[in-house]
Amino acid sequence: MTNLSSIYFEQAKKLIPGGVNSPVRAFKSVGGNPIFIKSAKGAYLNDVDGNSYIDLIGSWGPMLFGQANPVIEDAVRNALANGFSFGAPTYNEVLIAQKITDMVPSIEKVRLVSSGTEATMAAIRLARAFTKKDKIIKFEGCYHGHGDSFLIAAGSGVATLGTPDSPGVTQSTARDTLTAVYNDINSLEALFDANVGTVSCVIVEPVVGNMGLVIPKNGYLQAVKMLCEKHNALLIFDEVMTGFRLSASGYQGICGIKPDLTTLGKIIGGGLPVGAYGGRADIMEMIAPEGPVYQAGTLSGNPLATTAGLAMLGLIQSNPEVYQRLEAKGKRLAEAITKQINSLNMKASVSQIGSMFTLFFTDKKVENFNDAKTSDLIKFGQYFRGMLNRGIYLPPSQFESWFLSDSIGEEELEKIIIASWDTLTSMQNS
Ligand code: HOZ
Repeated sequence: MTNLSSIYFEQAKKLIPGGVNSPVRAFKSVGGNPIFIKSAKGAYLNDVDGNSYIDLIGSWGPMLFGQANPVIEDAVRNALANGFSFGAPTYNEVLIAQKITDMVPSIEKVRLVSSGTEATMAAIRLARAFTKKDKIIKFEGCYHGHGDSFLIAAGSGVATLGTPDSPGVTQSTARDTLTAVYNDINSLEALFDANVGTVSCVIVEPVVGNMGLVIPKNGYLQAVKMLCEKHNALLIFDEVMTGFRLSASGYQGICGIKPDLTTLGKIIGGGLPVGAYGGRADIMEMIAPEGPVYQAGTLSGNPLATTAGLAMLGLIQSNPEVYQRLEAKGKRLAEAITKQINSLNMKASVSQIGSMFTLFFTDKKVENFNDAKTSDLIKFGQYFRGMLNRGIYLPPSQFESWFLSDSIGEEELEKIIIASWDTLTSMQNS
C-alpha cells in the first residue's frame, strides 16, 4: 500500500543502511514496512499518515509516564533558552548524580555518558582494570548494547536478525567473552571453574528484556552474587531497561542485591540520549581524571538531557505509587491474554513483571534464551501485524519486552485486550 511511511522508507533505504538507524525498527522479522512516527503524546504514537497507535514500545523503557509528559516537556523548554551543549560542567550534573546515588543505594559514585552502550562498554573496562583480569561473563540472549565484547550470543535486535555473533568482532575480543545460560547457576559455576583467576566480571540484565521478558528464578541472582564473591569477580547489573522502571531503585531494590556496578540508560534522560554507570566508590575512583581508566564524552551530562532526567526522577519521587499502578495494569494484561491463549488452546505463554511484558509463541515456560528461541516467529509476526492493524504498536520482535506506561488507562487496556483477542482468533481461523 502506498502511504507516506512506505514512501519515506524507500527514500531512507537509499540513504541509511536498511532504511533505519537501529535494526529492530525495520520490521524485518515481522514483515511489512516500518511506520514512520510524526509525534507522540501520553499513551499514543501518531504516524505520518494520520494513524494513532497505543504505544507499547515506550522508547524501550524510559516513557514511564507516557510520551511527552508535560512536566518533562516544560523543564526541557525552559532549559533550551540557556543553551544546548557547553562541553563544560553544569550544576544539573551534580544534582542528577545526587538523585541517582540517593535513589539507588549501591551507586556511591556515578559517571554520565550518552547511551546504555557507552555505559556497559565503560563498566567492563573499569571491571577489568580494577580486578586486573581480562575475561567477562555474559549470558546467552542478554544484550548490553553493541560494544564488541557483547556481540557474542546476544539477544534483542541481533537475535531478531539471526546474527547473535556479529562479523567484525575480532577473535581475540570474542575469546575474552564467556557465555553462560541465564537462570542456570551450574552453567555459571562451570565457567568460573574452567577459567580460574581470569574472570573480571559477570554482567547481567537482572530481569532480562532482550530475549523477550525473562524473570530470574527465586534465589538465582543471590547465587550469582555469591559466585562472583567467591571468584573475586565484580557483579554488574545492566539496568538500562529495568532501572527506575521496575522500582525507584531498579530491580536491585526489589531483589535486595547490591551489585558492584550498575549501568543505566534512557530513563535518566527522561527519554533524551543519556546513559550512566556507577557503583562502589573504590571502583569508580579508578575512572579518569580521578584514576587511570580513561572514558570521556563531549555530550556526557548534556544540559538538556540532565534537565529532562532530573524532571523524570523528580516525577518518580513525587509519584511513588506509580509502580503499584503499573503492576496492576501489567497483571491485568497478563491475566487477560493468558485466558485468551488458554481458551484458544494456543501454544503460547505470557511473561510479566510490573510494566514489562512478553507474549511468547511457545508453550515452554521461558527461563532462558534457548526456551525463548523455541517461539514460533511466524506466529509472532502474524500477531504483531494483527495488533498493528488494530492500532497497537508492539515492539517489532519476539525477543523484546513490551513497556506499559502510566498514561495507559482503562480505555487503552481494554483496547489492547480486545485487539489481542481479535488477532488471536483470526490467527486461529486462518
Ligand atoms: N536495546 C533496545 C531494547 N532491547 C532495542 C533498541 C534497538 O535496538 O533499537
